[in-house]
Amino acid sequence: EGDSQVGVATKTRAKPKKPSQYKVLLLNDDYTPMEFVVAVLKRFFNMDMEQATRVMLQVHQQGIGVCGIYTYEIAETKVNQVMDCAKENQHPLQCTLEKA
Ligand code: TYC
Repeated sequence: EGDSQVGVATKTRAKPKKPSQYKVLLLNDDYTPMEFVVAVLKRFFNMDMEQATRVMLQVHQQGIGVCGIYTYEIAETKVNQVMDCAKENQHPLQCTLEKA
């Protein structure tokens, strides 16, 4: 075999796996004002006016839309922030997450 290395152990640890990604979804309803949805997208998803308006209109027209994709903990925090803000302002806006 000369100096070739045969059967060198390389798998000493379990494979570190990449964290799963989650989509934060916004749902349409008939009562939440468009301007409120745009403000929410700007505030919690760091969108500019153009992006926020595009996502809001997509949700308004298609019934659902993606606000962003994050690891579970961040996605859950975003959902809670949106739901708390909607509740405080007495809007029925619904936000949820789904595995990407
Ligand atoms: N459909 C609402 C209206 O006509 C606007 C709206 C958009 C509500 C997106 C919720 O996630 C939403 N006022």
